[in-house]
Amino acid sequence: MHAVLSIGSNMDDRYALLNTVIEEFKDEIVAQSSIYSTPPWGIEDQDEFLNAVLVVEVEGTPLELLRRGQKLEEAAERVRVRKWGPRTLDVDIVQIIDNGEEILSEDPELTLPHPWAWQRAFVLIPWLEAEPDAVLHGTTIAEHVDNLDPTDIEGVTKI
Ligand code: PH2
Ligand code: MG
Ligand code: MG
Repeated sequence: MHAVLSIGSNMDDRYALLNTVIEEFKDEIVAQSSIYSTPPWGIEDQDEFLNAVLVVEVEGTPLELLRRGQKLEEAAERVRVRKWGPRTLDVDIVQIIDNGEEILSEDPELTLPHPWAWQRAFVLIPWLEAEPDAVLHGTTIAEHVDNLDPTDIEGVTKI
């Protein structure tokens, strides 16, 4: 199963927290973006995020992958003060392709593809770097990036 993970943190030691995800998947990562500093989206009155995209090739089911991400969030003593608010670690599954077929899911626990990915600069820009040929909703990631509002791209910087 080929999965695209978007990881983010804007509390505590953000690097160390993102690294726990990289460590967990180290033998399964097939592509990886740089780490980006990104302005907070949704609630602007919070610290900058670090975001990255990992592309992994994993065994098991989508829900098993979700649980692995949730375990890491728990280990980070995930704090999520409010929706879109500050968090120690967020591991989101953006897309899963199994045997060449994209998995679509309306399960509220795991909606696939991730419903907002196509309009989030902090997902698309790292994803484009990690997987330049990826396609989401029938459109290349590069095109999704082109469609973003320039103000959304502003401040998304490789570090
Ligand atoms: N995650 C959110 C809400 N806002 N903004 C940035 N820049 N990066 C994120 O990962 C992020 C966000 C909810 O998960
Ligand atoms: Mg998220
Ligand atoms: Mg999440």
